[in-house]
Amino acid sequence: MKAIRSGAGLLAILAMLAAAGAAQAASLTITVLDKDGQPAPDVAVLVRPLIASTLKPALPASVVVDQEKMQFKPFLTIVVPGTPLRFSNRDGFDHHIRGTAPAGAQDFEVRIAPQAQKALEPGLEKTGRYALACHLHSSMRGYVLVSDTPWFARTDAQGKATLEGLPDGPADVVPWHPEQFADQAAQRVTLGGAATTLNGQLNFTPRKRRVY
Ligand SMILES: [Cu+2]
Repeated sequence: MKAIRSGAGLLAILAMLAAAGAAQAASLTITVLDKDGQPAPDVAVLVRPLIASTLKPALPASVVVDQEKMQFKPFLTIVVPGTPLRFSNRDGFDHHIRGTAPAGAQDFEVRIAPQAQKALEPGLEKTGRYALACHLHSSMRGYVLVSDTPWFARTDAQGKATLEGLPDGPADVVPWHPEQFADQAAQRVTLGGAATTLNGQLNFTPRKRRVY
């Protein structure tokens, strides 16, 4: 009985490998709530396929982080290692951005005149969380996540994120919030066929921030 089961398991794995080889794309929609059951915006949804795929993620050539009305926009920026990053000051005064790197990487500083842009070159290489602040405006905070997977999205104001073009097959889906104290639970799903719909819940409630 055991042998038959594992035989069927092997067939299933071969079928998934064939699907991955054919580079079929799947989609996932997830709604993430905080611990109090309210929609959680600015959550990174990270998808880690368990089987290598030939599918190429659609990633931007470069990414811009705006400073507007003394806020980082977006609050959370997600990139893969090395993506060129540009800071764009849309305010009428200077910002002096400080980026605090994850352990083992270099912090950075960028001072930007009003209505000017500055590129961070090279892009951030170390995976993990970079915390953004401003020397001139202590209320400013933001984050950059350098993701270890190219399959990611950020939840919107309703706590919802949609990912398209994901590899078919088994994958772990993990929410990540820049101010979390502990890792979030992963959900194992099998992507493919009909669109996958998931619900997620953070193990804490992030502090609210004012949005203009
Ligand atoms: Cu500032």
